[in-house]
Amino acid sequence: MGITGDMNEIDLDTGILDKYEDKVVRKASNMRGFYGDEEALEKLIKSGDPIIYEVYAVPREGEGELSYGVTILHPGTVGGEFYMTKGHYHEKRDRAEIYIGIRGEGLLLMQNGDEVKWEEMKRGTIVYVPPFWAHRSINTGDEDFVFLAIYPGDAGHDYGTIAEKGFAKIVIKEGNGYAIIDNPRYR
Ligand code: S6P
Ligand code: ZN
Repeated sequence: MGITGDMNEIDLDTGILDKYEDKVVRKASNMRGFYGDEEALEKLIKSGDPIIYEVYAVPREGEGELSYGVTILHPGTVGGEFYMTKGHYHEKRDRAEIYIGIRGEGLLLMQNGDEVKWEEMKRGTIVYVPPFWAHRSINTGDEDFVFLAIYPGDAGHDYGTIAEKGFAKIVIKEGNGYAIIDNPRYR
């Protein structure tokens, strides 16, 4: 790791960035309050507190700049709900984002007020997250789900709104696939 210049390299098979400036690791214990089955989460924390996801980012925080980062979201479930990111609105709500799938498979769940939509993602998928839409990624496969995200440098991250209200839908394991159902805890 080190300060990067304007050039970087991504291994398109693994998603590993040659250079990054920020690394965020979210373990099960960082996800309290995000899953419906709190007991299952506590059990997971006790059994070794696994990493749910990691983000390797190159932030450029000024107005007019672009930041980017790779997320590695591991496979697994908590009480039937797939491993997922916390999810956020951008602090500046009118800031959009682009997601590019690199490896594995997942969903990008988006929400604007009470309206929800989602897109399936895999290697090569490009999803545009419009301004004003909160976004959360979910690993619906059995290997790492890896994607690159590119977003305005001054977007900022509002985690509080989602932490408090949740998303209107949750994604659960169903047979070999997934089901998107109403979130019984949605406020
Ligand atoms: C940033 C972008 C992603 C997420 C990352 C982790 O705007 O959407 O890089 O930060 O996937 O998710 P979260 O919700 O914990 O930031
Ligand atoms: Zn974002």
